[in-house]
Amino acid sequence: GEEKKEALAQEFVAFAVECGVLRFGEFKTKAGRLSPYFFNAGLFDDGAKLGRLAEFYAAALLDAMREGGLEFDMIFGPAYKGIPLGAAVAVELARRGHNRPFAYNRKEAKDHGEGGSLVGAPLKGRVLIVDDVMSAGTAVRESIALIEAAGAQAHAVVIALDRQEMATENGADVPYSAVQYVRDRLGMQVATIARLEDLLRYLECQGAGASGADHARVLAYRQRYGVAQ
Ligand code: OMP
Repeated sequence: GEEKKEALAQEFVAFAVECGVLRFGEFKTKAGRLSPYFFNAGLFDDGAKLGRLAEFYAAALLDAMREGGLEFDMIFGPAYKGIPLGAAVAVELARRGHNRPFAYNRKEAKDHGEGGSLVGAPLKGRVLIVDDVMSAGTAVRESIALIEAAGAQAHAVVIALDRQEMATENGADVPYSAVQYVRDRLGMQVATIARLEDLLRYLECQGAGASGADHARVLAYRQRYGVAQ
């Protein structure tokens, strides 16, 4: 239920902070926004951390499968960061009795050997995209285009963090998030481990002091770029 999902989200935010994956300071996002926090999934940088991360993804996915009717035939990890994520999630799901085909893409097409830019299982059926973060939605749109171009169906997405901020369309901010766009306009299923609101709750629970200042800055960022839920 909701409580279990929230407990998992809190546990995940704490884990990401411990790993140094979730940091507070001044960062520029891909969309050019000055953010007081940043989630760098590349810093899940040893086997134990990656394994733990995969458990969080699998838990969020299994919950969405049970409670939200999420379904998929195969797993796709978009280059570069989605490749280890997709692989780790595929392994963990198989351990839990849900073995599915897995594929990923290269950023540069090879002109010899196996050829093409897709590696692994053939892309077909209902594809689940495994990625790290959704902000303005550029990355997910690229993955969707790639999957559809291969003749498969971009059906579902799982991400670690939904930043719950305005998506951009042709460079302009729009009043809905990338997750809302993908879910409501494209009709895809989206599972998330944690969202901006979980991060805010985490900071709130840390009390005053340094995290009090971080909390105020993240709230101000949400005022500027956040969307209504
Ligand atoms: P969008 O393409 O704008 O949705 O941004 C998502 C991508 O931005 C992620 O796949 C990352 O490459 C990067 N990103 C992070 O990894 N962590 C963040 O906290 C924020 C971003 C970002 O640049 O928005």
